[in-house]
Amino acid sequence: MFTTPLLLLAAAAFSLTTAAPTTQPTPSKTDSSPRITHTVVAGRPGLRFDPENIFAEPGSIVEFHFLQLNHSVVEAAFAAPCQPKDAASFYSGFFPVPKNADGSASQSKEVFQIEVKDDKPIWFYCAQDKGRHCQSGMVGVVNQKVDSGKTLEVFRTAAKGVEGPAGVQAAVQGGWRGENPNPLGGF
Ligand SMILES: [Cu+2]
Repeated sequence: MFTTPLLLLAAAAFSLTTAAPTTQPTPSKTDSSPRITHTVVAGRPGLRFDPENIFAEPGSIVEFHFLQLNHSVVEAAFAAPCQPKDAASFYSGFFPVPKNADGSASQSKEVFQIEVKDDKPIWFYCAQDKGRHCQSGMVGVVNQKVDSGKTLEVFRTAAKGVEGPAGVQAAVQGGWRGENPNPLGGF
């Protein structure tokens, strides 16, 4: 009586095992683009970018996701944190995000992407002045050159000494602000 179901089970298990090598890989959100995308989350944990020290090859994309509060990302010069590097520095604008009712982390329905054009360091900060995010250490870097002495910790220490308000650009520029491909993703 029990022989047939057991045989079927064995056959099914054999079938799954032998089929595995030909199974297609699970599509990911980056499959629609030929570029590598590095995700950075602004606002977790606390006033931080996560990760805040990113290594990204030229041609890749850094995609910023924004958690609750009202964060932003702006490109700075290493020597002058909390201010735009120059008139061409990227600026994401602000991303107001309310808290979820249950207290869990929520994220903006929009993201901001920049293209990594070369292997030079890209320094950045959050320009939110309520709570002085940049001066509190909400800074980061793409392609830091550790041997140069220009490290993220030196940049963060300099940011803590900035007395005036953090600077912004007149408008979003230097990247792409668009729909979040995974707004319900848990961070
Ligand atoms: Cu912020």
